[in-house]
Amino acid sequence: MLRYLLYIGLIIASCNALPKQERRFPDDFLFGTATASYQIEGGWDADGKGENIWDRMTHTKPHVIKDNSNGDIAADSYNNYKRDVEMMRELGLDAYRFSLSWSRILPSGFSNHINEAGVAFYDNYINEMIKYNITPMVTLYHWDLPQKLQDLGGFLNPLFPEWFEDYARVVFEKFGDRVKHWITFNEPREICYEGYGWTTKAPILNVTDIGTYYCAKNLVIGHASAYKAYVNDFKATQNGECGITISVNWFGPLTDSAEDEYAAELRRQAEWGIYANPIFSEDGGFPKEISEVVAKKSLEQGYKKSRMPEFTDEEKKYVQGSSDFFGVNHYTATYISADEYKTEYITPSLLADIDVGSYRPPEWLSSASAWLKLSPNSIYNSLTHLHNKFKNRKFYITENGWSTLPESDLIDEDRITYYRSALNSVLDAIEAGVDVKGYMAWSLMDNFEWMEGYTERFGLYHVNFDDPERTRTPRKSAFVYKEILRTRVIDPNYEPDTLTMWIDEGH
Ligand code: PNW
Repeated sequence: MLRYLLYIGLIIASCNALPKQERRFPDDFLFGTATASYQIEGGWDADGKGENIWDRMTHTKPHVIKDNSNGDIAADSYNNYKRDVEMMRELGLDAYRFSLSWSRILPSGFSNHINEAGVAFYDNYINEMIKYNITPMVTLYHWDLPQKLQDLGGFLNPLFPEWFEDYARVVFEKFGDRVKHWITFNEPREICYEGYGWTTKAPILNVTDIGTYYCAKNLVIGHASAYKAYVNDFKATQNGECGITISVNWFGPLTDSAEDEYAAELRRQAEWGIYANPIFSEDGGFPKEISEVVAKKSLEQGYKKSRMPEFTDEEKKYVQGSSDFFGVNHYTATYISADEYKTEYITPSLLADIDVGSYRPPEWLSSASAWLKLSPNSIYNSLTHLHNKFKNRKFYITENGWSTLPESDLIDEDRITYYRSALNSVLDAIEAGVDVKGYMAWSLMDNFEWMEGYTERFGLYHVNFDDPERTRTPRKSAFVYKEILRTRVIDPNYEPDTLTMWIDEGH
């Protein structure tokens, strides 16, 4: 007995003597950065590019942008693409996520006329990445709809899914020999809720009662059409994957009461469930709880039928399962309450439909963006929730990042704190069994931050927008990110010994 206890004691002692296992990202984990066409490219009318909804809105209503600016030149990646790829090499990126401008490739939106100069720009960009072993991850649509399609109703036209499929086929055909990771849409919520149901993204339609819901249905059907085109006609020869990116911030209950839990569930459905459920769930279509709420309120408000459309059984089947992965853009979190912290909402609207209160602890670290605070564990909470709800999907974090003010200097300690916290949360999710395949930091460089213009900066690289060359300079966070990528470990104490970038061998 004594000997037995001694053995156990020895085993425990030797376990303690072992160095604690370091938390590492897997070697095949794809580390990258992300950008979007309108935010970085410029060249708004260069070489045959057509007008899109951001060109039209910023040119005709400049006052809707905080600093009256636009993306006419932006970071001028149209002319600086080699420097962009050099920065990717400096950081040692495995992958780079960027988007294609629909109207640069198809100036009117339709596939009868292909703008070869636009195709050549993306060929050059992609070839330059491939040359240095950087995996392109390509978003087909990051908010810059060809204006002509908007004139026809955009996402509210029932023909939208066909237009999108035609565009997708051109893109798969042209670039699919080199691009193996496709994302159809970036953030349906921002497209539909902000652009159609509200006024915080182009085309600022402000159709608060039905805009979001009808856009959502056409968008997911368009997504499914592009996905099926890829699977049926390209996948066998091109061997890639195709998915969608949805913004999933964390919305947890303020207390553990059943009322708060229901309120949080309603808010999650309003934020991302109406886009994710039709694609990833087993029941298909819009989520049940929010559908019931909108149907009931619509009738009370005198509408003949629910303001939220339904999916027919055929449509449900068409859309279900139409994604090889779930792309998650994650930034922050909010607590949800059934009856506290409520505000007056315009009625009828999505927020009035769900009618819940929201709260964010004042002690959470604040960025330069009003909506963005450092919320501990929120990536873990989101990913484990999605993993359980939608049964073991494959995930990429396709965006995550932090904003600072334009005048703040290159020593961006808060951004470093944010990235370390977020990446630890990703490791927590991986350890909990979530299949996370990659992480893209938003953003490679400062860019046109939509309605905020150039007043909020998300870049690992600073961009000087007063300089015609649009000179790019790494912030301290760029060096910290580079070290995490190189070592696959988050060292909380790492300090770069220089702020001059270099390219490691092999890149
Ligand atoms: C994303 N939120 O949008 C976009 O995909 C990027 O183009 C954008 O520059 C970036 O985040 C930073 O804003 C978001 O309210 C907009 O939580 C709003 C939210 C999240 C992401």
